[in-house]
Amino acid sequence: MKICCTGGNGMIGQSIKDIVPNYLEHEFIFLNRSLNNEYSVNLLDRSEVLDFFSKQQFDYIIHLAADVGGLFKNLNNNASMFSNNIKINENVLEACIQNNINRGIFILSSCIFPCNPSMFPMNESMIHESPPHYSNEGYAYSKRMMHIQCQQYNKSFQTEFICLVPVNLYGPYDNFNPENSHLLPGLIHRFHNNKLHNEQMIAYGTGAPLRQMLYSIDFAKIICDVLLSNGTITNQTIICCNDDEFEIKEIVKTLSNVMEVSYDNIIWDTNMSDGCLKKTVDNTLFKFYFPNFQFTSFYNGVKNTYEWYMLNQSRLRI
Ligand code: GFB
Repeated sequence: MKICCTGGNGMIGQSIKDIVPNYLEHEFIFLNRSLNNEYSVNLLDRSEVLDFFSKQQFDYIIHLAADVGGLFKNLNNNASMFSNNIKINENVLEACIQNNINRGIFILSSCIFPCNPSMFPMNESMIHESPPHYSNEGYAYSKRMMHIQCQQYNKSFQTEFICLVPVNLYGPYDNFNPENSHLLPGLIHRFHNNKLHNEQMIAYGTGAPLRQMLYSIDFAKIICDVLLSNGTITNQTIICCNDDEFEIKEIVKTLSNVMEVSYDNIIWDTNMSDGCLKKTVDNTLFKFYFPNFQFTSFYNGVKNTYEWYMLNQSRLRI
């Protein structure tokens, strides 16, 4: 099959590139705006997207591209993140319908769920139950609209648009810019530079919020296995995570062990937002389809990420 992967330069896109040798019977085409070639499509430009897809004859799509970031990018950019992601998702979905791309993977996130749900853990049926956390409502509502659009196309056009819901992703190839990244890559880059210059290490918030974490390479495998499953998974929405949940403090402590810095010397800046305190989601459906999936342990995932960061200083996305 000929498979289009949008967001080819992002963390999950690059992770899929790493595991493509396991799926050699398929042709993967990675769209990447940072290159200057035929695949550097501006997904915000509707006519450019429709023109590109009309010339490609893709069979499947893995739609990863998004305007995305951590808590502090979302807090400061809710309007543009809503607008950009609505445009990107609408253009890509329209291109799929116009070009008979009838099976694909579309990525949601655990942060789009309600911030005050009727129960925990939250399952796939609760996505639209009530408003998301205010800190990222722009991103969250754009993803919720994509979810609705996938479900409507599945009903109206018998497409197989599958929505996967990762929890907080981390791993090699992440965005390490401390200003707009997620927790782990932002801290890795900041602590690394603090260590170099013998500076005080600071983490944000109280450290009390809870997070579930998913290693990028694990999610890349899940995406490919779901897409290429033999028709058993057709139009479902599936939360993808293991059974672990950590306080932010525990995450930072694991990172301090891996980076060999003293956790006790880290100062917590409680003037900075904690964001959503808890967004625990339920992996029962995932376990039904993948009862034997082997997740990377959190310690090993953090260790792999830091080692990758140290080996790839010259090509970091900062
Ligand atoms: O990964 P993160 O930025 O996003 O984590 P969310 C934020 C949590 O980590 C907050 C604490 O509790 C922060 O107070 N934290 C501590 C830090 N130090 C830092 C730091 O240096 N940088 C950052 N970024 N946080 C995201 C959504 O929420 O979840 C996204 O905003 C995305 O849209 C993602 O979907 C899954 O987990 O809070």
